[in-house]
Amino acid sequence: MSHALAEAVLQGSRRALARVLTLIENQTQGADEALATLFPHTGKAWLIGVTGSPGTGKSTLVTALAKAFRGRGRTVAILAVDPTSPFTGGAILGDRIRMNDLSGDSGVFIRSMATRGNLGGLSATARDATRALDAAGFDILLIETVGAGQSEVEIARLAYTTLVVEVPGLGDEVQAFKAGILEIADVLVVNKADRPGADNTVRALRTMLDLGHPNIRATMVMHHGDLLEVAPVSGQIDDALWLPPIVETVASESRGLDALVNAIENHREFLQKAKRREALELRQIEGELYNRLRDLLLQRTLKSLPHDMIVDMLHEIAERRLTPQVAVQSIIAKTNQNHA
Ligand SMILES: Nc1nc2c(ncn2[C@@H]2O[C@H](COP(=O)(O)OP(=O)(O)OP(=O)(O)O)[C@@H](O)[C@H]2O)c(=O)[nH]1
Ligand SMILES: [Mg+2]
Repeated sequence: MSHALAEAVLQGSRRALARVLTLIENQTQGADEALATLFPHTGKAWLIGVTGSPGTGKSTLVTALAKAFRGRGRTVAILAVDPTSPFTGGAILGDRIRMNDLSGDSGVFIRSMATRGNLGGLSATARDATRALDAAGFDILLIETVGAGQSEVEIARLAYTTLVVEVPGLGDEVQAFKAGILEIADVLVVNKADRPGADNTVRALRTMLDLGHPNIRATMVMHHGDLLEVAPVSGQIDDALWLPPIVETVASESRGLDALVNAIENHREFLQKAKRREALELRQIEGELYNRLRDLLLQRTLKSLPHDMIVDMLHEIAERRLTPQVAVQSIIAKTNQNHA
């Protein structure tokens, strides 16, 4: 049944695709079967993650980006993931309305997804959804997520190219840019560049990149106690370094989109050289495999033990009568007994 549904997805049926995505979202039986049929047909789409604080214009940008890619003849799927609420909330409804002007184009497919807070949560479900969209034949997958800390990093692990969206007016303090965000950004977008202060934001981001980016740090040397920038000597620059470009956009007016698409294409070319994409994907698959394994083993272990036993242990640990380490050892000993 799910196999037939997956076959229909491969034939281009949008209805079947929507149904498979629902199976995945609800983690219903049949999702894995459908994914098994689809999986050999994945690996062709370019996955672009779009993340940033709430209200920075991600959905507007994703809509404008979809149009820009359509203008270049690419088909586009949009996946809006809301990791913050397990219930379909207002944000997602807003996205649907905002992205309305893409409807009617059969080269665009839009799907919102609320994650359920299950074990594995966002990353496993979103990863499965991207695979269904990939197998359905879309050239470009745009994955939007609300910046909620951990989810940003998880999106970066799903995508090949990650856009981090900032806006002017958050102050120039370095603290305004969340720690760690620069490490995951392949392209930095300063959206709402029609607002005052865009130049300052660009400058602050550039300074932060200059100071903190590992790729740039590599070109600096200590000289009599001062940090000196080494002038790039042609031929000496390691082309393995990718410096995230900063692109200004006004998403609501589709301005700056050409430059953004070019930046994405450049990053894609960069990754495709010297099999960097394959290396990246291998790291992503390794992370996924370990996560899935950890989740499954944890689920099985907890299921095989009386819930009271776990609760008792929690209390014993809280009362300092048991260490977490010993608790884990005895849980493992117990499950081994159960299997014997
Ligand atoms: N002035 C200006 N407003 C913009 C621009 N891009 C988006 N907006 C507006 O900013 C508001 C938020 O846009 P969204 O696209 O919903 O932002 P978001 O980041 O997807 O929001 P969440 O998904 O809720 O985090 C909307 O009112 C947009 O019209 C822009 O470039 N300039
Ligand atoms: Mg949004």
